[in-house]
Amino acid sequence: MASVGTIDRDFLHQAVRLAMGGRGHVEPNPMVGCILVKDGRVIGEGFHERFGGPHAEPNALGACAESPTGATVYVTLEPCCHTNKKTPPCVPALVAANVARVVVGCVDPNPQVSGRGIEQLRSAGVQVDLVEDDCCRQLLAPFVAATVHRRPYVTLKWAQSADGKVAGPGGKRVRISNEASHRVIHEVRSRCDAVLVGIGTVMADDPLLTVRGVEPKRPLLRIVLDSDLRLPMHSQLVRTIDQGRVIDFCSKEAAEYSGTRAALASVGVEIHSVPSDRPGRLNLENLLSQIARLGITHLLVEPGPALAQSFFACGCWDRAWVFRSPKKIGGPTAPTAAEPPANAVAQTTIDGDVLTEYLNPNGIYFGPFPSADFTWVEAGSGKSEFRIPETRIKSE
Ligand code: AOF
Ligand code: ZN
Repeated sequence: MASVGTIDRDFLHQAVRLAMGGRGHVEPNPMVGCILVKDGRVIGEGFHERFGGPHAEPNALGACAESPTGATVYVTLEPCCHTNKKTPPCVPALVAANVARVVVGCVDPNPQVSGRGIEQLRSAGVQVDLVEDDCCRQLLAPFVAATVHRRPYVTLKWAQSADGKVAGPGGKRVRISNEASHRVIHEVRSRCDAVLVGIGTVMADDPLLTVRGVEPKRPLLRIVLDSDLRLPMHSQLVRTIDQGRVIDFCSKEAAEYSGTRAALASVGVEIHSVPSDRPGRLNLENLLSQIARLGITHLLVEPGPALAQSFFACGCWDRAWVFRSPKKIGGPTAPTAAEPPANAVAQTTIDGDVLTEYLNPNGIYFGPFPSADFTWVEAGSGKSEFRIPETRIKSE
């Protein structure tokens, strides 16, 4: 677009970085950042900080060091104009502030906005330039998943050894990734709405699936994919139900006939049934739409190789993170990791482990596949906190 130059994009990407400060706190709303600029100087900035709280635009307007009259507003998402919601609409606030121009990163996929915000600004005499920027769109990936696709944004994550194994001989649990990688995993869990494992993982590892060592940003639901309703009453998940909801998705048959249902329900395990594609294989599309209906916008799946393969086969995944350790495990009975059917798009080293990111070209992903000129962005103020983006911005 001719009216949008490099300087505009730089300010917009500055707003993207700001927006990421809300990650984990704003969902199921989108992350949004906003910067006001006058004569090339930033006079105010803000972001949507928490669900139910003020939007990025009023936060930025409120932070202005001088009058916003005549300013250019850089906002990662089209300003909202609808009224049946928690906070007042942003369009009237921008009009009342007499801003001259609004540079919009992308259209709000919410059907109640979807172009109307831009229209209303224009009819009030404000110049609007719509950039349709990939970073701004990628920032919304979980929101797009929820509003457009009615499913959560799906991140798969696992660790594997140098020889591609995910457990020891016979499937025995062994520690693969290092301490620093573990911290990253807990950081990621802390900003997802739910973590999902298969019943095989529960039986083999008896995981807790809680957030440890980092401050939890939101309650984490713990989900088990459990076709035959085998979740043991003595599992850590069931015993720690006071530390977070546990939801068991089983087959329709198990929900009806299993003898364990009443016992699990009596201690608070929530049981939902899913149609099966074939015995032992729950339909993942149906599962994901049920998970979306629980208000989950970002689902972290920590799968064994078979479950990972099922997600890859149905195509209903968006991102995979594979932690590769330099350690070898060996042995013909040690289970081998799945192979993501997508190109690696980013890589970073964590104390000797290598974390590789794969994005599904057919999932919720915007923009070209990045190359070496894209970098992992650390956002936010916590210096020691390892943060991983929902988006990547071209390195400066
Ligand atoms: C904006 N700026 O910072 C955000 C927007 O219930 P509410 O009042 O928080 O409104 C949520 C809706 O507003 C959400 O579904 C999306 O359409 C839009 N989000 N819009 O102008 C923001 N977070
Ligand atoms: Zn708004």
